[in-house]
Amino acid sequence: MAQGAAGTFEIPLPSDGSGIECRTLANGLSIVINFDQPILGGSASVTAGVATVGAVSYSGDSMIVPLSGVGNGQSITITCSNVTDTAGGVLSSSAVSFRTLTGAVRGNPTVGAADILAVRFASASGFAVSESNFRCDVMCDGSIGAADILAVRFASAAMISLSGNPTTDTPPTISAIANQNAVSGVQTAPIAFTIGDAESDPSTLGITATSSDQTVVLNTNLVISGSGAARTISITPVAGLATTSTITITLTVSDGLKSTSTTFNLTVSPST
Ligand SMILES: [Ca+2]
Ligand SMILES: [Ca+2]
Repeated sequence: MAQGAAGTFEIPLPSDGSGIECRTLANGLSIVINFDQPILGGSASVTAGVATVGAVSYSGDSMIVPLSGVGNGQSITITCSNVTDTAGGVLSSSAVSFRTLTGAVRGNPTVGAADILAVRFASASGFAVSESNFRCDVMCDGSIGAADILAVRFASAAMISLSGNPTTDTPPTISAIANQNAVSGVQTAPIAFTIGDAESDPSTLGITATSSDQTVVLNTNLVISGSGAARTISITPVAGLATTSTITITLTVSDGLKSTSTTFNLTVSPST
């Protein structure tokens, strides 16, 4: 789903159907179904729940199914049939199920005080909309603010519940990073680390980095690069430091529902 200038973010849909679309349904939504090979064609239909299928498109291994008129508080099943691969074969039909509950930013089958608190917290943090917090931009305008808090309050008051359990989710993983050395004013070489998640593609995980001492390293000088599971952090300490000091860098990886952190020490020496 597009979220203004912040970009497009997708909610993972676990195969047990426990995924919950928590953002506004007013503009419809698109389901991206990934196959294990490139596909050329096929059809999709709604076989449970309230939604209308638009014009299906194909991109590489993916089939994109736009939905409009999507009901809130539903369990929806999309069944794909007559899917053809590039060799001309027809794949067996497959189904994808998910649920809709506007405001359920924590993946629970009811909307309540904890969801309101989560959006308030995300709004107050001042972070841009990212893979870590995109669910809290309930109105999908690219920022987290009063309109999103209001939408979740409204949803909470409506007391709509889904049947079933919370979204199946385990915390993402991040590899340990050894303690590092750096020189005042000089960017480190990229320091490699690995991320992963049982339910989500690693490319959809959000990473934030913070420094324990902004007088030694500013958070804005912690630069994350890389893609997929293989990421790096490059660190530029403040220039002109007169003494050696050791600070802590915290890296947090988030799948949008749960997060995992790792820390390492950075010893910064004056430049000589
Ligand atoms: Ca918003
Ligand atoms: Ca996960």
